[in-house]
Amino acid sequence: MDLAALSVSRIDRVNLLTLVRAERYNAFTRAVLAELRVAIEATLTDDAVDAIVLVGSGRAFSAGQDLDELVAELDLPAGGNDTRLRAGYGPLAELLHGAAKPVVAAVNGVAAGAGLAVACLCATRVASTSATFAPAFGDLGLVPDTGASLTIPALVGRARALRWFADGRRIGAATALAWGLVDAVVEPDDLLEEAVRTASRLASRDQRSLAETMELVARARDGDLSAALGRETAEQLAATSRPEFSELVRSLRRR
Ligand code: LHQ
Repeated sequence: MDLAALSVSRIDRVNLLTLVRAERYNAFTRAVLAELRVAIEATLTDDAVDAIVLVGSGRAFSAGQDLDELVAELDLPAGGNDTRLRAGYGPLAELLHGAAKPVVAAVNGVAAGAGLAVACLCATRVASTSATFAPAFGDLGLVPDTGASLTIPALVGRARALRWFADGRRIGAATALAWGLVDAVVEPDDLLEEAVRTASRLASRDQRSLAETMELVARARDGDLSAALGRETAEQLAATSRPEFSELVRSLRRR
């Protein structure tokens, strides 16, 4: 597969998708979101592949939305965020949430904003001891998006999620494990092996019943993702239309 922001490789029957914009902390642009979708869709229809591991290169899993792309599009109607959310993040969230094959997030470094949200849409999360997690939305005067208003309270509990969204602090892997945000923590050198082992183990049972079980769990655990995405998009478009948002994004990129 010829992709610029993503490297795709195969380990046994697991596809390893590696975000390769390390110098940008694997931030998401429209192109990255599109590539992720293409690669995940291709895996889901490939009979030779049972599961996916998603990992970042360098020091980040993903820092979420690419801030340079946001700045470049601030003068577009609604800052370009309407299509960004409806045609970019939303479909990726639906794809990950409803995937009939397990997707394991291997969180190698910082996961922030939509990077955190994408990790939380995966079936399970394995983190390295160097991983950190930050909501980041509040720093820009934004609300959680990409399903995070649904997935994070489901993982860590409603009260803890609200406190975390409110204080926006960056937490380490040990805290993430204690909260139930991640399911395992391993040394950085062991991360990929552990993630691939987890993915293979999840996919090792009868494929049809696994797909059916995943669909049931996805629906029961998180309720209606589409409705949550609709609510998030409406609130996020209001938040990104405020002048404070443009000022905050510009000031973050001037530092
Ligand atoms: C970055 C980024 C980045 C580009 C680090 N973009 N380059 C929102 C709006 C509308 C619609 C759609 O959805 C969303 C969802 C969202 O995701 S909103 C949240 C967007 N993300 C952020 O605001 C996170 C911004 N980044 C940070 O707060 C920090 O960089 C974190 C906490 C991620 C990491 O901090 P450090 O470990 O101290 O690293 P750093 O800040 O030094 O960053 C390393 C490099 O990565 C640096 O580049 P440079 O050339 O200076 O070495 C950063 O500019 C770059 N980078 N995040 N999102």
